[in-house]
Amino acid sequence: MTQSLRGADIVARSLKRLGCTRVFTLSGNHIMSIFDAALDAGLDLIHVRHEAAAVHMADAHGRLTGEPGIALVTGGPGHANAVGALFTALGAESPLVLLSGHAATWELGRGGFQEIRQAEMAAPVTKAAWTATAAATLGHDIGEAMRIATSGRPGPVALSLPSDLLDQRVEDSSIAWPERPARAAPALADATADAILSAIAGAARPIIIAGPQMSNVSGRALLAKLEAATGTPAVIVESPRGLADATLGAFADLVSRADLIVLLGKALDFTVKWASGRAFDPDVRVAAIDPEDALVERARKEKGERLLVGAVADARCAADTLIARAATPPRRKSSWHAEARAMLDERPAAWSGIVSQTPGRLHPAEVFRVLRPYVERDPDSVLICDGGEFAQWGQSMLPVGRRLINGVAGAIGVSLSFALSARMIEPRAPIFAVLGDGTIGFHIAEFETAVRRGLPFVAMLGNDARWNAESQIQLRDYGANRMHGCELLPARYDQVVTALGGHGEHVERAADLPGAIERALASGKPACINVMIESIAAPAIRA
Ligand SMILES: Cc1ncc(C[n+]2csc(CCOP(=O)(O)OP(=O)(O)O)c2C)c(N)n1
Ligand SMILES: [Mg+2]
Repeated sequence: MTQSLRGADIVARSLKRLGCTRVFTLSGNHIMSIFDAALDAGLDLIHVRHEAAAVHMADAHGRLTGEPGIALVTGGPGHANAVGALFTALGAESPLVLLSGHAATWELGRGGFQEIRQAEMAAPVTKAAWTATAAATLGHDIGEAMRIATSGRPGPVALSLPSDLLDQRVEDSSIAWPERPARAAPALADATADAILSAIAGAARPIIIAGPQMSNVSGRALLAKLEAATGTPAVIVESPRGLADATLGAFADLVSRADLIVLLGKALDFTVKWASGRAFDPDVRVAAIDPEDALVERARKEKGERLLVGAVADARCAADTLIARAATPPRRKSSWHAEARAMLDERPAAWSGIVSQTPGRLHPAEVFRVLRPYVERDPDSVLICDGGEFAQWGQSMLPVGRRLINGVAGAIGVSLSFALSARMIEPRAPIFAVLGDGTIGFHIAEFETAVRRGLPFVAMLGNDARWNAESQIQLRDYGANRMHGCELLPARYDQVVTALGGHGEHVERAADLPGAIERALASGKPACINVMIESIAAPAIRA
């Protein structure tokens, strides 16, 4: 009988077995055994400056690769710092596993060091959260966490690891190693697919709305195929601005005319205004395909008779089945499809000529007119949009191909972590993060992580010296003389980034922006272009 492995070795080797070699982490007493075990297991520890950043990085990894990202944090305060970031991953349907150290089992209930009920704390923002109970089954716990994160509607899972279990030695023969989970995705039955296709064929103005999990290169390609096969406009609703997401042009006007909405793995929630009320045709009918039974039931409760079909199925499998069974060529390639596409592509003609009215400041539209060709130049470019009004202009004016946004949770501050993680996946193409001056404050220290790890990207910072999104609410709801609590200094964030070892640019005139972008890209460093901008409300696009 040999007793060669610690619980920590089992954790590290299980991750390796399951194909995870990259771990986003921040050290702490409870997890130093895993840091030690990572040496022999060959894990790459990308250590960061705040636990939430580690979770955001794992989130971006999940969104870009479809494989769960791994974040590792210490117990108690490390876990507490990480939990807020799980909300973003949950809203974006992003697969990730948060591994948190935890007070030793023998300390529990006795006031142990940093003891807190971690699983309960993580439960509302995860698909599952639990605390390991034995060293021999730690591998099984890891496997189960990965399986849950990727099955059904993808999302975050939190597993807490008591420190004594990590230190405990286990006989080789009693270790339960995890297997790579076979992905069992519930299919859409042929008869149900046919019922949905005939509902689409019978509708005059149908729309397909997919959820955030489709928002990557493969998901967008699949959706384009579904749109072509059914002659039905297909969009992704992934923003808390919902129907008003500037990415979707005049979508709010389009959706108000729909007579059938097919939800493809898209929860019937606030983002689609529950397909009822003034924004919708009172007779609009709904078909709901969702991997979760509970969400199909929720749609049934919301819509009653107006729910034509409710089906439990994986969104991608369902799309494949619908494409395979759709009549070729699509029966309806009517004016509706062309009209819908025109409304989604709608951008006011005036945007191409907008210029700033304030000396020393650019209008957001000027910034994105200049940035657009740089994003488009390489099909593998990654674009990240984060934050308030400035980022909304970016979302409406820049291509969606390989794009990450905050997502349904609407939590700002993710972009620097996302950019850094994206660079670990995309070795070559440019990576642009678009964010506001308020937003950059959350995780500006991650520039140090990016410099230390040699991970270049370009942050396009719109600096209007305020939390403008909230300022706009004050202006609209309370009046110009009651705007307060949202001002910031016109700080030189570019100099902060330079001090951290990155590349900084400061821009006050549109003519200087192309040069700044060229120099930022050529620097080969993590870069911040601090562009002074006017405080402009997010665009609202009407047909
Ligand atoms: C974590 C979190 N805190 C607060 C908010 C509320 N919020 C949304 S946008 C915004 C302002 C963002 O300011 P900035 O980054 O400067 O962008 P701007 O709107 O000025 O372009 C705030 C505070 C949020 N969405 N998420
Ligand atoms: Mg701002």
